[in-house]
Amino acid sequence: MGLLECLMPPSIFNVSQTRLLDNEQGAQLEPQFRPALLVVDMQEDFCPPNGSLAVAGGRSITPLINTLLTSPLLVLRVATKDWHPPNHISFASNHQHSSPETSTCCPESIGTPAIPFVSTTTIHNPHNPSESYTTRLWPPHCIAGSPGAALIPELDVSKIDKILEKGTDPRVEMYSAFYDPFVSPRVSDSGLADMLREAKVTHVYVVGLAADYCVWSTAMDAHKEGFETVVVEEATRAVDEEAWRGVKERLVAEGKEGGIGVKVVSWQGEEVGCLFPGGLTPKGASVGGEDVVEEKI
Ligand code: VGL
Ligand code: ZN
Repeated sequence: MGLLECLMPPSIFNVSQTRLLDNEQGAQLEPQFRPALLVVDMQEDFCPPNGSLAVAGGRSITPLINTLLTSPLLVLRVATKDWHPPNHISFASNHQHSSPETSTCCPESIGTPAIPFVSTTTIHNPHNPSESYTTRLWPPHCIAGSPGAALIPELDVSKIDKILEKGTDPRVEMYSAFYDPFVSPRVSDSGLADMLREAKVTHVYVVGLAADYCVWSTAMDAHKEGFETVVVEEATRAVDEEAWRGVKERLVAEGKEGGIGVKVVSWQGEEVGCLFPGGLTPKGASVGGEDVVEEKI
């Protein structure tokens, strides 16, 4: 696949005229393909064998991510780290069943700690209590500076241009690498959107952990910010495979109605091919690891 096919309609990307043409001055009509790779939360706590919130097969996606990082066309390679204070609102250990905010099943559980993965809590915007949403509670994970918050050593950080920390405000959950889900007003912003725009990025590829939480939220926000957005399926793993399948199905339905949306693609597909104009060698494309991958590709 030539670079031109990555850019020109009928393109695999449906690149819009405005973004296709660099016509700020109204002069130069040049196609743009300036991809960035976002490597989300490849941290010990999200990986087997010891992670407190280990995602099955989480470590096994690293060879493929390292391969993607070698693309000569990437203009920016960003890694994110979930980076929570010990009193973070998403930790079940910071909530009790007696809290009216914490949803629970049984009266006898009142006063006992909330249950990771099971209990939920309602989070209010600290600047506007009328804005709220309900979210799942987790085991303590990625506590800033702890071994569990470290990027896994298998990840080739020498290729990363910028490491962003997110989820640092104890009062809000922040799955997305861009900002928290509150809008009136927004509570925290990592500066990622500005960073991508400054680098004149046009396409955003998202990989890492976990598919159904931080990867997905990050991809949705990248799309919302106006970037052509792709999730590389084999370079992510979900906390809940079933939920991830549901998310993908909804996306297909959206596509049928003509929405563009976030694409979920295979590493063998054209979109990843666009990152490797010289070809992606079988060795370079190795995705071997602990488990899973063999049957997936
Ligand atoms: C994540 C749950 C809690 C993620 C972060 O990186 O997907 N999931 N915090
Ligand atoms: Zn977290």
